[in-house]
Amino acid sequence: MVRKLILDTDPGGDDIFSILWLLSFLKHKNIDLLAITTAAGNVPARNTFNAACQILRLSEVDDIVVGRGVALPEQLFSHASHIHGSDGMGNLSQTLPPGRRRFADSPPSEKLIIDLLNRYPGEVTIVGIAPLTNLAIAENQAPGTLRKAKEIVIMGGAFNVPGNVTPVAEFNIAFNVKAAQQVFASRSDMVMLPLDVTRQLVFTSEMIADLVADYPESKLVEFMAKLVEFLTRTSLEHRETKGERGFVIHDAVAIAYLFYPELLTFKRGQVMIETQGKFTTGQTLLDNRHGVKSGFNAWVATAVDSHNLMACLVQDLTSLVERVHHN
Ligand SMILES: [Ca+2]
Repeated sequence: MVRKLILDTDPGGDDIFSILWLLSFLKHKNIDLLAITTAAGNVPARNTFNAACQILRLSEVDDIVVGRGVALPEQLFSHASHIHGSDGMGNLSQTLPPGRRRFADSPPSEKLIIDLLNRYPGEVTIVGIAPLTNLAIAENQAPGTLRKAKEIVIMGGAFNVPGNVTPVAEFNIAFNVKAAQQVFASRSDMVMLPLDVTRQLVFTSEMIADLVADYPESKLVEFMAKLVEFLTRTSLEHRETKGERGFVIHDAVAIAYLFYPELLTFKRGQVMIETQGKFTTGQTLLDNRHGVKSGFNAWVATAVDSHNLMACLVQDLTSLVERVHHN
């Protein structure tokens, strides 16, 4: 059976590697990537759109629809260009050919989500690696939309570890906390991949050293190497990697869930999202008390086999590069 996917993303360095990982499966696994829907997040909406389009072109994948996100005027938290560069691509966008799509001519992300879920009810997995703005707008415009997805998988939240934008809040949830609350209210089977597992995924230059040596002419490999270098610098400045030379590839865990689910362990429970805290807005809570629970809305990842995950990622990126260069 062909698996139909929508990737909702805000590139973002870890988004870019996750897009590349997903593209590595396009030709040899039974997946149909129906759309990439971009959202404001790591950088503003126009930049995340452009980044997605440039990555598609660099990977020689031109037949994927890309949705544009809305600009968000009043956010509690600002973008994360201090980590990802002002273009979301480590300030490398000028070194790459422009994407083949224009922001103004492209369909709104929420419209793509509504249309595709109506066209294939019960068949589409939404993979959300961005603030949940697009999903919430889709649900607002057409109530019941998100229930038509086969599954919604999101990278977001922090439970037994500190947050990454406040002491308790994770970026994708905190950036648009109302949207997150709404999306979690839409279903009883959200799949949630929090910082508890993603923090263990550190991507380093060494992991693509063989690719750099084997493909000295490759624009794709050159870009990957420079992006890792950029993200390594900003991650060390923000003390994200225990001093290790690398960056935390948070969003990749969502791709791992799709293709290597055995790498993750889950707990089912009721996820609550704080929207009114004086200091704690954006915090995610999971009731760990014993006894009768009030209900369930999510599967929350509690453990990951990080060694195996990184090995799979590196191997699959290698197969993508081989495909692009033997075309
Ligand atoms: Ca992201």
